[in-house]
Amino acid sequence: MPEADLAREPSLPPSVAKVVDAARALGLSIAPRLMPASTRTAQEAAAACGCAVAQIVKSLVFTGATSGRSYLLLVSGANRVDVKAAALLLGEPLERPDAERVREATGFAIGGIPPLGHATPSPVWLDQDLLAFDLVWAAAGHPNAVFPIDPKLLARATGATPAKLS
Ligand code: 5CA
Repeated sequence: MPEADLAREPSLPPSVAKVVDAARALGLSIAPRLMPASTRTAQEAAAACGCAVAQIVKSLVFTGATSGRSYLLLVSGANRVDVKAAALLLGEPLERPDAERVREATGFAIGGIPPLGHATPSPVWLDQDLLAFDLVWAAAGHPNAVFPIDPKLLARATGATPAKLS
């Protein structure tokens, strides 16, 4: 079987297959798991994965209030973004886009936003607290799908800048 077919199960929903393909294009081989229960929130994802909430990667889109551009913050499930501190880091005030705008920018629906493979790539920051773990879990393009990854590999592949975000 060709390598491409081994890495992607035929039963994966199309939005999850899109994440697998995007990861491969960045040099990452990921293995999404379709969970029987919702992984829509960090708490639900942690329960489904049997890991700490802090090991869940929230992929949060923010909009620059001045430039209108999107930013992607990869944040530990245990943390709330300090929006004022993040604004200093990113160089402009930040707003939260509505669900429709998030869908436009990423190509995915809230609850399943992956950390990579977005319709329009945005500058990426990664919560330094995630780097304390050997393995973290991120959404894989679907509200029931997650994948495990070494946070250092995630940072490298996405070009994320590690930072204190909370
Ligand atoms: N699958 C899980 C764990 S990986 C997940 O996607 N979690 S999340 O935190 O990255 O995505 C949910 C986030 O979407 C919430 O933290 C919240 O900030 C944001 N959100 C929820 N509803 C809306 C909405 N209507 N508009 C904009 N953002 C929203």
